[in-house]
Amino acid sequence: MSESSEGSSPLAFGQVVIGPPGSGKTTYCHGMQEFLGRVGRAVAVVNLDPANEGMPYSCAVDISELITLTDVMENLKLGPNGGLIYCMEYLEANFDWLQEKLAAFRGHYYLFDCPGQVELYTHHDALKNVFAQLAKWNFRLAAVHLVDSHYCTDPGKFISVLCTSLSTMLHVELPHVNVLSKMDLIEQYGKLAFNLDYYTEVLDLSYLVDHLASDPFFRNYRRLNAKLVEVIEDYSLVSFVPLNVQVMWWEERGREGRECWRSSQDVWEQLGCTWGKYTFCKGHPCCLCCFSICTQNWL
Ligand SMILES: Nc1nc2c(ncn2[C@@H]2O[C@H](COP(=O)(O)OP(=O)(O)O)[C@@H](O)[C@H]2O)c(=O)[nH]1
Ligand SMILES: [Mg+2]
Repeated sequence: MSESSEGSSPLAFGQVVIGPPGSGKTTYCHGMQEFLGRVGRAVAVVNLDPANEGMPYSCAVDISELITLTDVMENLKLGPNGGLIYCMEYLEANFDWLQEKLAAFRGHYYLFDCPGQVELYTHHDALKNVFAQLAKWNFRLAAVHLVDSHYCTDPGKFISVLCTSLSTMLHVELPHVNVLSKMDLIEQYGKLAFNLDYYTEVLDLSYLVDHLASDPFFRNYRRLNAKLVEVIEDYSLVSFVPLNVQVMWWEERGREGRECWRSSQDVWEQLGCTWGKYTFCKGHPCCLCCFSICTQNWL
């Protein structure tokens, strides 16, 4: 699209689904496509991950039509990480291809299933530039950043997740929702040192540092951990929404999705969800419906 016509495209809305490999991005896109489809919204899922194979969702646009990771690795003798970075740079150099493909789905709600390389979200520019180009084409996107809830079970890992989440928020520069994924597995992952809301609200991290200091290995790193949590607290940006993508509480309660979607604040309060706040369905992780309502200012 020429520079002059960039701003004249109709507005389009959607989510870029980002996060480390295996955090559940493709599964989320599938669940969200199904949920939004049931409430009557036309959805186009755009696969931007050249490493994705056998996608469970119906794919509107697939980067593998432009470039495949296998070809790049074979022809350029690159490993999987370098190959993926190359694919993203290739996408960036071929905006026209993306624009043409997306244009066929105008009026749809877009879900971008992104690759999992963490450096793409913390310091590499290719994907960030793709998002910026989409904004120029009048896409209004929110970043849904998935993090495996497994990391809550280890305070050391949780601090590193907080750091990557913060640097992703600052680098990607989109309205941003951090999500703890795979909440159906949290009990199997082991006992949490704190209540779940401690990990979602991310308020007083000094308890985390104290807890780590009780571990003989981490005791030596107390000052480092204290400084890291100080940075996270100073920015005061990171929080998480716990999501169970596999359970739809509204279905369990016998509600039709469409009715649930349109239902009023009162109904949501009956379901144990506080309107407009990151809360849970009666102490449980959000289902996709509740998640969509709770994060409506972003998504
Ligand atoms: N139990 C459970 N497994 C999940 C969930 N989300 C993803 N998975 C599994 O985790 C693995 C990686 O998921 P995938 O969506 O491919 O992750 P991606 O690499 O971020 O796209 C797959 O085996 C999924 O079936 C979830 O919410 N609950
Ligand atoms: Mg995937």
